[in-house]
Amino acid sequence: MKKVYFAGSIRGGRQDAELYKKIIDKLSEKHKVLTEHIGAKTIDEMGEQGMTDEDIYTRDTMWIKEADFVVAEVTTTSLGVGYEIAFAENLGKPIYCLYRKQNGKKLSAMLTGNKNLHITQYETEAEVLDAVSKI
Ligand code: 6K6
Repeated sequence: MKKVYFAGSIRGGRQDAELYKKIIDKLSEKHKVLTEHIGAKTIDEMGEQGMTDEDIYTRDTMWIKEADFVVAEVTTTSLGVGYEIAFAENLGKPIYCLYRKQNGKKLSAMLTGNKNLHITQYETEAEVLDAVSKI
């Protein structure tokens, strides 16, 4: 069973939190997801009780080092997710990015222009979950 670091927006906005949960559940059918809290309904931008931002940074970067690969849902723009992608890339980890196509919006060229990333652009939930089941 491989270890996967799932990244999704927290302070960048929680509008896709329910989708993150479904992606995490799908990944969990085959892999060990280190970051199950990203899909939790109770998470908000205030953070986990008892954890400082420094604790979060230390734990999350440790988990990225430990992970076999990273899956990042990148539809909601998030500085933290962008940082995690670059951090994982520097460690040579395989990175799968999932982006929902929207009218008038385009994913950052810093992702689409990076040949090291495996990017899936999807439209429906069924489509993204099917793509995730193949990772
Ligand atoms: C509450 C409940 C669980 O965690 C919290 C507190 N906040 C964070 N906890 C864990 N990871 C975090 C937290 N805030 C940001 N991150 C990491 O950055 C996650 O791994 C996300 O992939 C990413 C989100 O970054 P922002 O910039 O959208 O917050």
